[in-house]
Formats: sequence, C-alpha cells, structure tokens
Amino acid sequence: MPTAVTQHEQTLHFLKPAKPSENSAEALSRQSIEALFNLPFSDLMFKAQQVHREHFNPNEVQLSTLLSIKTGGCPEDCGYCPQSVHYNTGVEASKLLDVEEVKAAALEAQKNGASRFCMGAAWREPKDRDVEKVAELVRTVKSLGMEACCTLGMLTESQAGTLKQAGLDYYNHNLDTTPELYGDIITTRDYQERLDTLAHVRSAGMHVCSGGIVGMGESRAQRAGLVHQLANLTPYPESVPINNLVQVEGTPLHGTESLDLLEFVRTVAVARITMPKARVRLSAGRQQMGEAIQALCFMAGANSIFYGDKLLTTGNPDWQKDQALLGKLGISTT
Ligand code: SAM
Ligand code: DTB
Ligand code: SF4
Repeated sequence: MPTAVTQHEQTLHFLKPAKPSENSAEALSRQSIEALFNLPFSDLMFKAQQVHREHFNPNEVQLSTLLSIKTGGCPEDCGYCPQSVHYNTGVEASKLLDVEEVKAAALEAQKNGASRFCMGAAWREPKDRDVEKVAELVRTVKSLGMEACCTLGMLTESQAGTLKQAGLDYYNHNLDTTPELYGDIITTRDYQERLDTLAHVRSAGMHVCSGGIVGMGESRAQRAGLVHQLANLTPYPESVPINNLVQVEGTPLHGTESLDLLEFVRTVAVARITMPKARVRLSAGRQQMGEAIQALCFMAGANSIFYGDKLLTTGNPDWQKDQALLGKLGISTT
C-alpha cells in the first residue's frame, strides 16, 4: 500500500497545532491562512468539521434577527451600501425608531425563535444623545430575555461604556475587507478607525461581533487577508458574520462579477478553523444562495444565521423557509 504523504496531507499536518483552542493570540500567518484556502475542497471541509465538532454541536444553529432602527442618509461612502447618502438607491432616510416599535419587532422575533436581536443604524458614529436613546432600546430588548446586539458605527470608549451598562451583549463592527483593499471601497474612514472601535468595545467588556463581506471583486489571497485580520485580533471575535455582497443598483459595487459560491463556503470553513470557538454567521446574501450552498456552509462550520424576512434594507429568506431548511438538515436552533 502506498504510504507516501501527499503535499496536502503535509499542509493539514502543518496546520494542526497552528492555533490553540483558547481565544488567545498565537499569531497565524497570512500565508498559513492562504494555504488553508488553497486546500482541496474536501480536505478543507474535513478540517473545518473536525474543528467545529471539537467546540460545538454541529447540528445546532443560533438565530439572530436584525432590525434597522435608523435607516438611510448615512454620510459614509461604503461602496457596497444602499444606505449611503452618496448613492441613488431609492432607500429613504428615516428617524430613529421609538421604544414601542423596537419592542414589537423584538417580541415578534422572539416568538419566531430568535435568541438575539440586532439593531442597526446608518450612522458614521452616533452622537452621545443617540447612544442614550439606543441604551433605552437595549434595556427594552434585554427585559424580554433576549441577547442584544447593536451596530451603530464608530464608538468612543465612553459610548461603549454606556451601552455596556445598559446591558448590551454584542457590538457589531465589521472589518469588511483586507486592509489593502479598504481604501478602494470606503474613503470616508480608515481601517485603523475600525480597529479602534473594536478596542473600545473590548475594553468596555462587551462581546465583539466582527466579520466582513466577500464578493466585492477581491482575490482569494485578499479573502485570506480579511480572515487574517479577524483571526489575529486578540482575542478573536466571539461572533463572525460572513456576508456575500448583496448587489444593490446605484451602489458602486453593483455589477461586480459574482463570487463563485464555493469560494464563499471556503471562506466560512477557513473562518471556522482559524476562530474555533466563534459563532460564524452565514449572513447577507442567503436569499441568492440556494439551499445546497447553505447546507455546505453549515457543514463548513457556520452556526448562526440572520433570521427574518429582512436584513437592514434588503431581503432575507422568510422564517418559514428557514425553518423548513433547518428541519430538512436536522438542525436545531438556539
Ligand atoms: N453603519 C454601521 C457600520 O457601517 O458599521 C452599521 C450598519 S452597516 C449596514 C453594517 C454592515 O452591513 C457593514 O459593515 C457591512 O459589512 C454590511 N453590509 C452593508 N451593505 C451590505 C451589502 N450590500 N451586502 C453585504 N453586506 C452589507
Ligand atoms: C452584518 O455583518 N451584516 C448585517 C449586520 N451585520 C448588520 C447587515 C447586512 C446588510 C445587507 C444590506 C442591507 O440589507 O441593507
Ligand atoms: Fe453607513 Fe454603515 Fe452603510 Fe457604511 S455600511 S454607508 S457606515 S450604514
């Protein structure tokens, strides 16, 4: 029988001790992350499943429901985003929702099975008086017994402290892409400002939710660059949303060549391997994905989804459709 060790078996072996199971820092090189991306698909999936099963029940997925609490009119120029004031996308600007509107949406999400309620606002950064209002919304969500998450743009240390005091569990702030592409996609802020907000969220004692978008015309090496940044945050994020670009007419990225969805699955698998204890969330883009690709993502270690018929301004599969898919796959929810 042949006993020769193939090149990719060597790669798998080499990668085995690459990261301890704790959320601690043992720097992962960008090269080793690229090597994961380059594995034969079945080897990558196998490795991701091994890691997933060490840390989670592979047949369980967490459900987060999103609500846009303040839509549109954003001064930032993120090239993917329909809510930027710089692009003509038909999204109308609206004011911050009030407590009763948010409570009704959270109750509905809870009734449908979501455990986490995520409130998103189209701000570059909130004013202190906005943070006070959002703190009230956080207290309302927490009083229902749900986990609360917010994504409001850049935060100062003291704003992060106010949200933590209100009971906020997670703050979402995505790195979005690899550092060298960032300036091509957003010019109104820089990467370091994203990292600074994440540091403020950490020092306030909240869990970090941070991920990115693929399908923005990046190369595989650049997808590895994004994962490299996320996995080397110390500690790495507790929650990692992987979005596939939702192309919205009027945004600069509309018309970008679509990503081969097997590359999306690879990105999920590499995120799982490099951030073993994180909730890896299959995020925007599910409506365009089909059931088979979503099933592959769960097999690759995704164990959270955005759940509910809307993301912020674009569509998402309705909850009955998701329940049917999860049922077919024998996946239970938390
Ligand atoms: N304004 C805040 C900010 O940018 O941090 C919070 C809301 S913003 C809409 C949250 C995230 O949604 C972005 O960081 C980006 O990752 C994601 N997003 C926005 N538009 C998207 C799109 N068209 N497709 C996929 N993800 C998108
Ligand atoms: C994240 O990573 N994806 C969500 C959430 N965090 C806030 C947002 C996706 C937005 C997709 C475009 C839209 O609906 O406007
Ligand atoms: Fe504004 Fe956030 Fe959209 Fe960028 S992603 S334009 S910061 S709402």
